[in-house]
Amino acid sequence: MSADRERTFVMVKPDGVQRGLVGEIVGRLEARGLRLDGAKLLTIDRDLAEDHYAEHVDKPFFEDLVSFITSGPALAMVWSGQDATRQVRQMMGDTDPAVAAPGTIRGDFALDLGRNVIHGSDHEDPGANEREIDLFFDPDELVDYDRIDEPWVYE
Ligand code: DAT
Ligand code: MG
Repeated sequence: MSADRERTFVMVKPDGVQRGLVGEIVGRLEARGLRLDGAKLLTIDRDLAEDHYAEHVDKPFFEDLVSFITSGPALAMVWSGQDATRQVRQMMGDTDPAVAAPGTIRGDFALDLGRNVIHGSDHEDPGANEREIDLFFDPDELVDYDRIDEPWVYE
């Protein structure tokens, strides 16, 4: 494994941090076999929030979304692995926790669209992962290493 490695941006949103779900969410991604390449706890400012959610600027919920995401510390992370972007999205579940399947992060830990605990790059928007990683991380804040279990995770 290495040729197929893909990086994706993941964030435990302020509700997830306040509710003590950081360990649970990181634990699920780790246990799946994904590799943690970078992490920082930060309170997102308005400029960064508006850049990050630029695609939603014209939506009626944009103001609420920006005010929520800037309301407290969030854990920004980069995870990597085979097909990582899509696999993380599957683990997150539907955007609306009310219809997210049990077993997914949103389906297990959230109930409301505006408090859905986790962000992950959109796998249907090519380049979203790289764009979001660049927004939150400098290249020297990310590491490349071998997880010792990778021969047991990948054929
Ligand atoms: P996702 O977070 O699954 O990528 P998205 O990119 O469509 O979903 O929307 C970003 C966030 O905006 C989402 O996590 C919650 C909020 N949101 C989306 N649609 C909404 C709506 N119809 N009403 C209120 N908030 C919404
Ligand atoms: Mg999205």
